[in-house]
Amino acid sequence: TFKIDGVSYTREVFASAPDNIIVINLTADKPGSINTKIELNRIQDAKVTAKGNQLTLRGQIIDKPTKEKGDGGTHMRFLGKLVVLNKGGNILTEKSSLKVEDANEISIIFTAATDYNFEKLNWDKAINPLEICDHILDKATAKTYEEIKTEHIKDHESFFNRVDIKLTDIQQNKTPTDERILAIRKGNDDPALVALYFQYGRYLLMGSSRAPGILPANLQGVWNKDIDAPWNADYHTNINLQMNYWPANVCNLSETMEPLSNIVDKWREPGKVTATQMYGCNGWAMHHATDIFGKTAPNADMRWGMSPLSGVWMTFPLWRHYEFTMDKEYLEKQAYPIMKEAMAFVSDFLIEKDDYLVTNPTMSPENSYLLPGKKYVSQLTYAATIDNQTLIAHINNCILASEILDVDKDLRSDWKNILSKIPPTRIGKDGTIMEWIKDYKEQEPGHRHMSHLLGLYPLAQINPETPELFAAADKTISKRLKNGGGHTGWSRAWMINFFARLQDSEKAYEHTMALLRKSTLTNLFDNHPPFQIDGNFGGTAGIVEMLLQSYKENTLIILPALPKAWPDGYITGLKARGNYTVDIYWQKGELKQLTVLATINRECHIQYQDKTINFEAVKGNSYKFNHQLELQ
Ligand code: FUC
Repeated sequence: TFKIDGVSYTREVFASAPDNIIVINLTADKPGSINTKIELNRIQDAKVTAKGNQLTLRGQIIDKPTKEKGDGGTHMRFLGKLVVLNKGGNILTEKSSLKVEDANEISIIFTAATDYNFEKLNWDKAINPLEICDHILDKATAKTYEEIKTEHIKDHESFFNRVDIKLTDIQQNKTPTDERILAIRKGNDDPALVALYFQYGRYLLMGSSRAPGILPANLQGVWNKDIDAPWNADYHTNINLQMNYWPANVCNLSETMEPLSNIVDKWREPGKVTATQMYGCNGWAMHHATDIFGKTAPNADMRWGMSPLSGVWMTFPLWRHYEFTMDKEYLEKQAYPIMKEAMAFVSDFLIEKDDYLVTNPTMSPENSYLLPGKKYVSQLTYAATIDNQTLIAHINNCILASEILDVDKDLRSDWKNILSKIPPTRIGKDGTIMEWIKDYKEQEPGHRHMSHLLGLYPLAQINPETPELFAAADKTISKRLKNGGGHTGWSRAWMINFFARLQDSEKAYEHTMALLRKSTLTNLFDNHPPFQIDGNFGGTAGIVEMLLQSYKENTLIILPALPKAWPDGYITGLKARGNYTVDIYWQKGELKQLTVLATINRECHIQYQDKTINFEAVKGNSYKFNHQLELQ
């Protein structure tokens, strides 16, 4: 809102998922005060025309000619269209803009479409973006602004309000967010800002990965502002895309998984071509980066591209979705076929070496090592630790899934045999987890990737029940940090999750604040730099991981890393593996009350500090516990 010459103006802007539009509504408290000019523009490849109360931007991607490819040619078509609805006054059509004169109120309704066809993972001349836009706009303009807004709010709240969080008793801070970020950069603590950041992460995921039939959140979510975006606003599958979905289930937004499941399923087709033609293997494979056109062969040179188990890694969010939702139909129809074919690739791809079955060639994502006695650095290797951890998790997941679905008994015994030959995670001379199969020296000891700790988070092979590895993981992180690690937003966000799993509440808190202080822009977007959304999602997941964990079978671990800075608070509506809904209240740094809602019959363990209780959870029942885990 703002005031000019005694008139108060109000602007409301929102993106509505149910209507698939962006709406800008302008009102004033004095009739006839809205005078404005409306344009659509794009710096290249598009033209704008005006007609009546509408503006249409039509365009087509034109590739620049290159020496190698010659005339770049034309590619995807796109179209943006807006309609202006006015109360009072006039709309004048100019060449490529609209002029609004003396209106009481106007609503600008915008939508856009391309001729991208998800089924084909390609653009498709048969799709007409204009028809799509007209259909959307006809439906939306048949409603009043108030109706559109009410439906939008209702839809938004149905997702957003599932989870509530409070990390302090201090009243909600009314200072603008950008000023609060600047204040914490100067050393201020602001628990309410952490709570806001957490909810903002949920909001971003809802806004970039929700409706059916759309693409999953890319490196910028959907908020890319550039024609030539950093890393092409694509999908990096050697940590970044996986991190985008860390909060999806636990933050009670399991619907956001749908676009991801669907695209992984689609990548399987080109992934089969890559597996056969590149490696002579069955199954499907992809490498460290891909896009909406389904690139699965190595995307860049060997220094980045040689991550042949990225497809296997991409099945983890799908398996996790099953673990959280317990949706057997999803497991059977969507997740398991993809997992099983990734396993077919694994079975063929592994080679024998020193009595082990190992990946080769491969790398530890983006890091290099120094070969003893040699001056140059190497990246290609065999049996990188991340691969071994990935294989152990994946084979176990496949075995479990096939047992749950009661299928593939014969395959299961092959898989068990392979599992028994995967090299274990090892500890090196300096007491840290070895990143490679041999105890090489890292070229960059503070490297942003911490791939050899995949087994600590998001996997859980390294946990308090493996005390040596657990201690070594701690040392590994210290070494990375001492050498400048955690310097990108996503890398810092991963630190929060690591320390939460290490149950080191103060370090988890320290890195939460470092994420906000050093790697967050004043609009709360994560800063790699530049803006990259994975740190937002990883940070949101990390905050939950401090308050609730469920990696251990049938076990809810309550407040595993509650820091001193959040003595009083609550978090409600979280989800845990086993499809429990969990509300946690705490006071003076101790659990006050816990509520667990069960959706299936299942044995349930609850662990808080040194105490664990067991009970048989019954579908539909809600269980309330006091600070000593006594049932109320
Ligand atoms: C990975 C990371 C980079 C960046 C890019 C999009 O390759 O190593 O830091 O996040 O993805």
